[in-house]
Amino acid sequence: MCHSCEIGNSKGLLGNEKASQGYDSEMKFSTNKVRKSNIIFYSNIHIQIATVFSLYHSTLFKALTAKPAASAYFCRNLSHRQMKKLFFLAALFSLTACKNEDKPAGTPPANAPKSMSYSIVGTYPHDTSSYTQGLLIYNGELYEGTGNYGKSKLKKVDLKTGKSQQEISLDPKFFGEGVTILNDTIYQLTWKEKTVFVYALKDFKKIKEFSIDIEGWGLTTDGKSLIASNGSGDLFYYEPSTFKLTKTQTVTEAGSPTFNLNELEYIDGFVYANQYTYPYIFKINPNTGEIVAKADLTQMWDRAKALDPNAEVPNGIAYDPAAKKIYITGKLWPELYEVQFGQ
Ligand SMILES: [Ca+2]
Repeated sequence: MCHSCEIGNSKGLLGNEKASQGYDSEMKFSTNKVRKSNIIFYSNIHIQIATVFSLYHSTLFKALTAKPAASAYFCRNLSHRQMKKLFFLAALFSLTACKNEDKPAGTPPANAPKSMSYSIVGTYPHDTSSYTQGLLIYNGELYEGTGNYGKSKLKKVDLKTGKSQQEISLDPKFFGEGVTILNDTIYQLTWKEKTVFVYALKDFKKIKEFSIDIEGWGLTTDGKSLIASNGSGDLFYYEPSTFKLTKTQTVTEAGSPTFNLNELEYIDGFVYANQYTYPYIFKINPNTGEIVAKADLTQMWDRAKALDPNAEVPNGIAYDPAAKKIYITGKLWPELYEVQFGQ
């Protein structure tokens, strides 16, 4: 989705939204930092106590075995029961300290997403006036939905030139969002208007409209359902002919709900999602909602910004299942890239 452009207050809105999201994220990070520093602190205390007990235990043992006089001293001053307690405590603390050494603080959780590498294998021009909100390939052709009030479009784009081959403009009161195509039918979300437009593939003629309960952000299909995002960490599944909500799936990263899910693409059994204002693409297992891998597009974004400083966030993932090719771009980017993800 996109939001930069509420009429009359575009920059301010985006700035505040980003600032607010950044603040939340920083809060999260700083809370995690505090938790981690507490873990480190208590781990260190634990180890120190264990070390003292171990040393005491070792010294006591040496004294008992090497110095009969000392042995006599301890035997006089400590009962057998007290000695057993002392040995037990020393052993217990030694064991728990070893456990902490096996799992040092700061180790990522076992269910953290894998880092997903990528390489750019093709570069194509992209219209810098396209505020990309939806991107997909259907029957080998590239389609794009763009946003902003008064500038929202649905376009069929020539991949090699970046030029529009066929397009319609939305009514200026609608802010275009995610787009997908299923059975030669095009579906386009709108942002706060919560209206879904349905068009015939052939001539982009509007067939019908649906109203939905969520803001429209990203849209894709698994071949049966339409899958939408609304800027939260949830995915919403709709039945295409009625747009009835059939399932809501919470997406999690290392066990915690994620946020800002934006443009979507269904690729070989996984849902890929841009994260709004961040350089990340998530690879999501749609059955569990778990983010299994995560790509960092910082370098690609930097390249786009170096070519055009107006290039905004990465947003737009398209998959050609016949050619097995993946394309990525961003809002107002000068280029669109064919990429290969590694793992
Ligand atoms: Ca897409």
